Amino acid sequence: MERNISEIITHFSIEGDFLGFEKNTTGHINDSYRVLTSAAGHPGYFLQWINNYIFKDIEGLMNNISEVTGHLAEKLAENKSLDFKVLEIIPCNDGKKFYLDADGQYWRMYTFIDQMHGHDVVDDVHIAYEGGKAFGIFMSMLADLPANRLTETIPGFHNMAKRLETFYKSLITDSADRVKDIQQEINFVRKRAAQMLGIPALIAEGKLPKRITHNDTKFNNILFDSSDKAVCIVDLDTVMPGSLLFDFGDAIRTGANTAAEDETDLSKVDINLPIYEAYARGFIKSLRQTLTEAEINNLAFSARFMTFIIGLRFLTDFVDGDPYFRTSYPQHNLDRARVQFRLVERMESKADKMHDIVLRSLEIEKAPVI
Ligand code: GN1
Ligand code: MG
Repeated sequence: MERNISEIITHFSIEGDFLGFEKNTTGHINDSYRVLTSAAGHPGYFLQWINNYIFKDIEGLMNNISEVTGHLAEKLAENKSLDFKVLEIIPCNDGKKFYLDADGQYWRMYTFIDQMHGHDVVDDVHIAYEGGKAFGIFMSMLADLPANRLTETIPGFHNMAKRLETFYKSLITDSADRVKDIQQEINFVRKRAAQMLGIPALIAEGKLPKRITHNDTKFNNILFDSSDKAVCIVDLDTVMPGSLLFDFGDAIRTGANTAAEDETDLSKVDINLPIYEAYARGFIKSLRQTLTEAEINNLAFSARFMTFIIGLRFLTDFVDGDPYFRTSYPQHNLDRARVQFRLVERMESKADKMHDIVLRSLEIEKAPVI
């Protein structure tokens, strides 16, 4: 859809005059633009079209982001030694946190975070360790923000029972006539479905604590500075009450896969154990005071859980004719699902090693600093 960016930004309270914009191509959901203005020394702005098909409650979503960024900003002001940055919402001229245009489309704006970069596939243990630490710090800084201040903007986002039910319904409807192409994948899902319901059961029984979590901890949602220190967590659309396991698992799914999320040569897909270990150590270091026994026992499995659930969502979207995730070609969601399922298999074969690494990391990171 062609959008009149120069007109849209007039509704936000920005410094300087509009000079131009560049479209950012990452992410499967929203559309993002870097907007440049004439304000001297200003990094510009990050304007986003928010996908209302996916995010039905934009008011709740922006309120969640505002609560979280406000809380983080307070924490950072109190603790200057933490060299961390937080997204800054730019309000509209009327004070609102989002702009609803005449076509019913939703927009929001942040200050652009300049001179930072992300990592898609990670092959450096230092970067993995930094990333783990950063997501751990993010979660620990949010530990005292009361969870009832946030809305569950996508109900059941990582609810496995619900995702499975939706998948089975889609198979029956078969609206895009694609079920015939995915018999192997259906068998893969059925074989593991029962095992995957273990984590939701622990959450329902109150054995896994609810925390404020990010819920979309793709490794490239961590921004690094020029010396590759992790300094900012972005993409806060799904900050909600959740389990710490979701955040650990999704970062491993993305950061510790030796291949891209949509790699077509499945022989390249594997879990990179040194990267996994480095991330686990960083994460555990930041959260060692808070981790419960049930979280520790399920940390390694959470990587499989999250890889399975995202694979299931890609597969469901393929069956439905791709209404959810942005795709570049007709098989794209199927390719993504196949990568996730191959990664689950690779993690199954290394399950014991992955759990041992968690225990070893705990030993190392829990040792008193001398
Ligand atoms: C979506 O916004 P983006 O592209 O980082 C999705 C995540 C998936 C991810 C898969 C709101 O994240 O849940 O893990 O794609 N976000 C939403 O790459 O559904
Ligand atoms: Mg996202």
